[in-house]
Amino acid sequence: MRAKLFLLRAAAVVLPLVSLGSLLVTHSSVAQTCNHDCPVGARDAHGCCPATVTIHAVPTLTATARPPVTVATNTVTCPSGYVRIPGATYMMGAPDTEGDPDEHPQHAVTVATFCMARLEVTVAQYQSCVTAGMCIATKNESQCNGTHTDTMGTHPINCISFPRALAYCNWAGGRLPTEEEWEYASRGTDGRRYPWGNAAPSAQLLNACGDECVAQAAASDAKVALYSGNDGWVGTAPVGSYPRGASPFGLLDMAGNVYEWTSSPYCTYPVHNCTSNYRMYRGGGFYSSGPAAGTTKYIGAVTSSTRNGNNATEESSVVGIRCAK
Ligand SMILES: [Ca+2]
Repeated sequence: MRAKLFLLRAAAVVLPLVSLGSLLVTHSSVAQTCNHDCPVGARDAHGCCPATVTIHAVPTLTATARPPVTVATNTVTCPSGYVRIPGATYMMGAPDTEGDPDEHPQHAVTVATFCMARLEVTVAQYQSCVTAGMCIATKNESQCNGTHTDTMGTHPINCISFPRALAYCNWAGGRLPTEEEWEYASRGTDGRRYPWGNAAPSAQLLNACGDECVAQAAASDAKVALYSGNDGWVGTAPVGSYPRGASPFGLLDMAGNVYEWTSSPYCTYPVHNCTSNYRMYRGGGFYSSGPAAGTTKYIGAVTSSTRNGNNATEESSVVGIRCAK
């Protein structure tokens, strides 16, 4: 947990985080005194926003020895823009010899068939929800893509808090994926390290911190490239720009570009239904870089098992949305 907190503070040097003012989120509810952080249409007769937000329940899971892969036979159909992810049992987390302590122990998880959006939510999609009066515009800061709706419509929305991510997916007819669903959608059942397989990250597979990012980074926050070469984008890239980095199910940007909120609390494996003020986000972002000199610690590793969590109110420029259904 401490290491993850450090990562967010490090990112904040260049990418400042801003809280939502009066919005205070706990593990199960939002405590507030006449909070105005919601669309006008959603406010009550006193001009106050609803007292609670819905946080999806996390299924109870059990850890067992490595299981045979079982594929569910139920018939889930997915709408346009979503990919059907067939239910299965897979090994969640990293082997003991890899990854961070919070990725251990690796354990069996069964996920039911569900639908996952092929792409991250774009600025244009989020703006449609804002126009409809059901989402709130992101903060007006230069590193927030929603500030540039005229030029960045195909880029992922960022600077988005957990409640706002929930609100968007609900408006779009979906929900946020659980952490268990997210990791399975990213790596499937064969134990691969990254969405595309076990090959090391490269400028052709994802948008993280390549040579372009190192050249741009401030001297006070010098970066170490995750890979050599220029991936084309210092900040976010238009969603779906790296088809060679697709997951086993054809999902794009499951590594890099922006992290993606999940509905899950930050629990210690193999527990998944703990109480926590944190919510998990997954996948690494455009700022994910290599280990600093003299260390082996990656800044925001992009493996499919890497875990990150933060307070639900945070609005980081490296965190966005991908909906499930
Ligand atoms: Ca980049």
